[in-house]
Amino acid sequence: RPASVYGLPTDIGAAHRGASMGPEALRVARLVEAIAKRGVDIRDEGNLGGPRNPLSKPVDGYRHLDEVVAWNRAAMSMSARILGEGRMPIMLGGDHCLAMGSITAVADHCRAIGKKLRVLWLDAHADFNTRDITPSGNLHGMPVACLCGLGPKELVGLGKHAPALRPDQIRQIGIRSVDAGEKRLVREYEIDIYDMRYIDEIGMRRVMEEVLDGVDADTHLHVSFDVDMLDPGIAPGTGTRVPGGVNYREAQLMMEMIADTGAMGSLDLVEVNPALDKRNATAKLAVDLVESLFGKSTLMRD
Ligand code: DIR
Ligand code: MN
Ligand code: MN
Ligand code: MN
Repeated sequence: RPASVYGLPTDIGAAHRGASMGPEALRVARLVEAIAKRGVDIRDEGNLGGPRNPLSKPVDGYRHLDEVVAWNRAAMSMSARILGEGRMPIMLGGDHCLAMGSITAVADHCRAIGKKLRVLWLDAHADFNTRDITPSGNLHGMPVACLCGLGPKELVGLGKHAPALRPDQIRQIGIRSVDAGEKRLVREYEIDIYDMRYIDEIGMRRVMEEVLDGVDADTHLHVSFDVDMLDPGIAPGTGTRVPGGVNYREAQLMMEMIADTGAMGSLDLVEVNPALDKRNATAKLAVDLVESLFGKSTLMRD
């Protein structure tokens, strides 16, 4: 199906500056050309604007809440417009707080057309903090909680329906860093977490079979890909590196198995930080993996 990419050049929800350069890093790594080469009708809508990063301290448990709301409204409108055109929105972050906007648009869209929604959250982190338990105040550690109704009303109520998601619509893969209070909360909300130990024990093939179980022609798959899911040895260009991540082969298998479903309807590529990278390696790897998401596989490699 046709797709449209757009960039959100901000690090407003993150601890480190530099994810604001993610959209350009991905374009420099030839993301758009790579997707076009897969035979996809792809458009680049350019970048959206928004408030600058004031590098303030948290206020009432949130850093940059007003700015995060503004950027997410922009994300939501753009994703909604692209979905309305019958195209697949590909959001280039930016940090992961921006997935609140992109996913809220997708959730509204799926409700309107009566499609089932499943969100694959590929990440080292569960991103399920709240104001009361966050160790940092950074909103990129809270988007999943906000989407499930736990968070400030401006973010929980971004879309036409709040909360945007039910926990049973979410599958998290690659997780290996969950804060103390966050652990309690993901258990209470019964978030389906395929952590690194589970991947080690049963293998990525079976993990993805479980993650994709029940996905059918009536399912919209949203892939929210935080590049810190990947092992920092292959993906150093990101703000919160955690050792022991998904390796290259496992990542390729994930992407190819997602592609095989033919159900991917929207995608976020977030937390690429070229300021921390080595010669844009992380953006290049992300592009390599996106090619697989769009159906490239070994026997067709050129
Ligand atoms: C940590 C780091 N859990 C926090 N979070 C994220 O500050 O809430 N890093 N998402 O990417
Ligand atoms: Mn994340
Ligand atoms: Mn992360
Ligand atoms: Mn993050």
